[in-house]
Amino acid sequence: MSGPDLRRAAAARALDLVRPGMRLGLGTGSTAAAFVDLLGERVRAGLDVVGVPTSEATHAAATRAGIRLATLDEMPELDLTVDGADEVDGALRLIKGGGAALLREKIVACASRRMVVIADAAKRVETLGAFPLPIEVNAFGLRATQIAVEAALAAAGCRGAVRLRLAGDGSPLATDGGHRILDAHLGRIPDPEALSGALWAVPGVVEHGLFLGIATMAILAAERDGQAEIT
Ligand code: ABF
Repeated sequence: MSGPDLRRAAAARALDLVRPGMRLGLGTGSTAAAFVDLLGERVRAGLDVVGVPTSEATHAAATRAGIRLATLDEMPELDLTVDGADEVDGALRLIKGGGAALLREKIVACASRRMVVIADAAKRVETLGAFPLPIEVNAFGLRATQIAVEAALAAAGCRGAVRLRLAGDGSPLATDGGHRILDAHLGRIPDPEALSGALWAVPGVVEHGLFLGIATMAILAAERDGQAEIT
């Protein structure tokens, strides 16, 4: 089975959790996009839900799908957020932000009673960190913030290059919130909780891609005998 097939299988299982009248957080990335696509089919068949998108891209996709949308200010308490991830460990700790939407994703996920991660089972890891950790930083004083981030990583026992994420035209990528992303290529993160606190203490850091104690369930799809097996 292809990657998109597995992502769609995970998204379809998450759809089983949706009930009429639910207030939904809609994630970002290709797996979340599969969920939005499938949800749109159910909405067009009469399912009554309202969604809060986590990015401009998701807002556009959900609008095209015919899903009724609200802002988080209009609907500050959500029932369920469904979103993808870059890595998931055995304690449901995540690295997110490969899609540069981590800030709104974390805000929406934390405004939800439940946050369910959907992904290809290849995202399951024993130890977080092989995927570069996205760190969202204010655009002001970027170089000074990067130096402070590098010092905080070293103090937390993490080693690796920290690189400013660039857009396709080579300019610094700007997030939906107008911030920048530093990607920390750490290899492994032995103590995510300690690193989370160390990064939050750095002036200029807006948020980071460690989602700890937020996800309540992971729906992972793997191929078994040509079929999608959900774990
Ligand atoms: C988004 O989904 C990001 O947080 C994460 O980086 C991305 C994963 O993308 P995909 O589902 O395409 O693998 O939520």
